[in-house]
Amino acid sequence: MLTENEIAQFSIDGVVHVSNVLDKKWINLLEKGIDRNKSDRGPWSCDYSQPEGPGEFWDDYCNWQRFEEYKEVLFESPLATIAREVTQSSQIRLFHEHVLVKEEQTNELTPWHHDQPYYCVDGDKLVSTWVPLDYVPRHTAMRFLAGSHNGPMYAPRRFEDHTAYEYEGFPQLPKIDEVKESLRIRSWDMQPGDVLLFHMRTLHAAGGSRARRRAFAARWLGDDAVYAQRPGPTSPPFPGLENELRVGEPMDHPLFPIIKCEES
Ligand SMILES: O=C(O)CCC(=O)C(=O)O
Repeated sequence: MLTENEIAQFSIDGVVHVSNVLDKKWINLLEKGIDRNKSDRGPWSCDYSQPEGPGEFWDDYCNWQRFEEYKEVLFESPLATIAREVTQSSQIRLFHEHVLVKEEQTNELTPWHHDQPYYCVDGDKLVSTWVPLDYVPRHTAMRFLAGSHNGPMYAPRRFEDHTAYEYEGFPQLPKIDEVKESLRIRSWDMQPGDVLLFHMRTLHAAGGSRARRRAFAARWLGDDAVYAQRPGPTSPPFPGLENELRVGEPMDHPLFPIIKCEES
């Protein structure tokens, strides 16, 4: 499904934008799922907005077992296949899904961060697919620092106040000077159904949003993904997993199913 150029761009930059991957059928399902999820939050849902401010930035994750709409998209849509292709893996596991919604007039920014330090997973064939359900203009869209997936892992940061977790052995993320780094910043105008594929170590950030911006992210584990422990809380927490997997073992667990993909 992906071209060689797209796979090469992912490998060099740690991010690639692919147009028009999910058609209306999948977008409709995700819209329905997010509507249900908004009024029926899971235990990990957060709201990052100021209570007195306009807008709302909320998220939720690990709900695919509760919402058939998410499950159908994760198990049946082209997302798993492109995740397998871009990581050049022989199989792909679902790690979890993550919904991130900026309601109209949301000022809250998504701070610069990368995802792998939040996760109980190590390896290199690790990718997220991020799909907007609404048009996202480039000036408020996700921004990526190309090539940063080859750099060190930094301490995770809290979305609510952008402070870093205490994470022994993980340096604090230096300030990203977006003017100085302008040649390395990647971002795109996005239409509903377009997909960003980004490595779990690629640094990224996003703007606030005047219009409603619903996004459905899915996290995927390729061939070399193994269980890891972190020196602080992970997100998602997956409580009890430390008793079921050993550090360095493949993520072979019913929470992380292998998804049947289209043959290449
Ligand atoms: O949707 C956003 O604003 C941030 C998304 C993000 O950080 C992620 O999907 O890893």
